[in-house]
Amino acid sequence: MPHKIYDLKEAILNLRINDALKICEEMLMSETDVKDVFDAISQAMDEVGMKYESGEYFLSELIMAGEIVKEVLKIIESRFKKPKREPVGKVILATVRGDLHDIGKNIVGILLQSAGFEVIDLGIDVPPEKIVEAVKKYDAKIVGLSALLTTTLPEIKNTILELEKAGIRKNVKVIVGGAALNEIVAREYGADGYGKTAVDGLKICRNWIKEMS
Ligand code: B1M
Repeated sequence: MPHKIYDLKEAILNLRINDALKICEEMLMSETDVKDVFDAISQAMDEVGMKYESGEYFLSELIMAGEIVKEVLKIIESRFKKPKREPVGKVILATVRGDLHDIGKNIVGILLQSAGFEVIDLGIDVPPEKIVEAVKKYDAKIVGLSALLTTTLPEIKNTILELEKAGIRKNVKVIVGGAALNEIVAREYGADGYGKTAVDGLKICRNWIKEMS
């Protein structure tokens, strides 16, 4: 692992916010591929999760790590100018009802925006009705859902059922992602696509937009 990626991972994992922000700035200044920064974040958060599971970290550390990553993502976002041209497509993004995890969703959002998509981010803990409302309001063709808890995975199905009830399921493609998911589960819940990583998510959305045009 190149040393800056390792350093950033270690800084987040050990909850050293100032170091994390400094290393992220340095990586972006030296034109490191932003995907390397996202890799460092994912690796750090996986390890934070393991430490939490093993009892070495408590909820407070989980919260702190999440807050550090939020600040890191703010730096990255500020470097990406939103393209002024017509958006290539509109994506409604949300973390499903009952779920408060938003780091993965936010990374997907940054990548989509930098690729020219208009992203309507509804935030966390989003009920299915709100997603339906947004699809209608913005005439979006893609819905992107994040779900990290095994207990909230059924909300993917509930959201898709709500789109069906509203008669707009056939108008939209639904992509899902999040640590608790895999391709099989995603299909079982009725999604059209599954993004193992945020970059996969971007590729899938791009392909869909090509197919639609
Ligand atoms: Co929570 N949490 N958490 N947590 N948390 C997990 C998910 C957990 C696996 C930790 C563990 O025990 N090992 C575990 C879930 C167990 C399970 O259900 N199987 C867990 C738990 C138990 C909990 C609480 C219940 C703890 C408690 O209160 N006792 C609680 C639940 C709150 C709730 O949601 N209702 C809770 C709370 C929190 C915090 C709020 C403190 C904080 C979140 C802060 C935030 O998001 N702003 C937090 C954190 C930080 C984690 C871990 C450590 C890290 C999550 C993360 O940000 N990962 C996590 C452990 C883990 O995931 N390994 C854990 C990095 C992020 C980049 O990954 O979101 O998966 P991820 O995104 C990836 C891909 O999945 C993909 O792209 C990204 C990278 O390329 N992707 C998409 C994601 N969404 C996509 C959408 C797409 C496409 C790709 O298209 C739309």
